[in-house]
Amino acid sequence: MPASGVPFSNYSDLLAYYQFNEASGDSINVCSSTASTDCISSVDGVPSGVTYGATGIIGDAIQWDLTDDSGTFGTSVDQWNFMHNTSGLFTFNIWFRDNTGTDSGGLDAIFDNIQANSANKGVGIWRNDSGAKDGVLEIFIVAGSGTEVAKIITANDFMPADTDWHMMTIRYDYNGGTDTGANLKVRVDDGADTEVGLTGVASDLDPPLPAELGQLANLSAWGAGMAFDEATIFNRVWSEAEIEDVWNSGAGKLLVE
Ligand SMILES: [Ca+2]
Ligand SMILES: [Ca+2]
Ligand SMILES: [Ca+2]
Repeated sequence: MPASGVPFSNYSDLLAYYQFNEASGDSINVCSSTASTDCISSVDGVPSGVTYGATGIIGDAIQWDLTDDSGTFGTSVDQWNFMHNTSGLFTFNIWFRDNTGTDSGGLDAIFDNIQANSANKGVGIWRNDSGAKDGVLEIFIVAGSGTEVAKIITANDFMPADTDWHMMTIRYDYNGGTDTGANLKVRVDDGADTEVGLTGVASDLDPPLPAELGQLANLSAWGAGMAFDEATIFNRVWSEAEIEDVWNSGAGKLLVE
């Protein structure tokens, strides 16, 4: 049974929920242990080279350390199609903690099924510290042939420069292709949203590859020097009250007993 908290009580359209409490092996998608009836079955994460048992925001976490780390989250290319397609609609919520709290000087892939290439279709989320960019978060919803459906490149220092746990909430609604000026939004912790409208037409075609956490899909590139915990992907947009509830003044909220 889910925790009895209010206002977070709507588990509909919860497709994936990773708690990262395992001491080894796969990261189990536990969304079927909530009241969700919309889980994607058999989409456990398969991390490799990561450190298990790091102290998480709730229980343990897994940590990527830039050396031989990967983590495929999905077994077929169509599983996350709902995130970028012509009815694209999602909330991606994840807790993260940087390993060092300093400018990495590079790129840290958080979620990717496009290999950071707008010639593909899908979603890419990464931190960019390269060059003069420091603590920039970049989110791309792309539709192939260079088409950027929605794109956020935040200001410097959007991503915190410390080793504390933080919550990232990304909300997207393609809205039938109608630009609302805020189709794609992201916030860290209880900060203000950075938001953008649409700049291109979505595609229903699949990404080239299953998604990865902590590295570009199927490439040993842009490894993340971060730990992750309590990752959820919903096929709907969270309300303000739901974000506030899961943020829980920085303590996080268990969505399953
Ligand atoms: Ca490693
Ligand atoms: Ca955990
Ligand atoms: Ca930099």
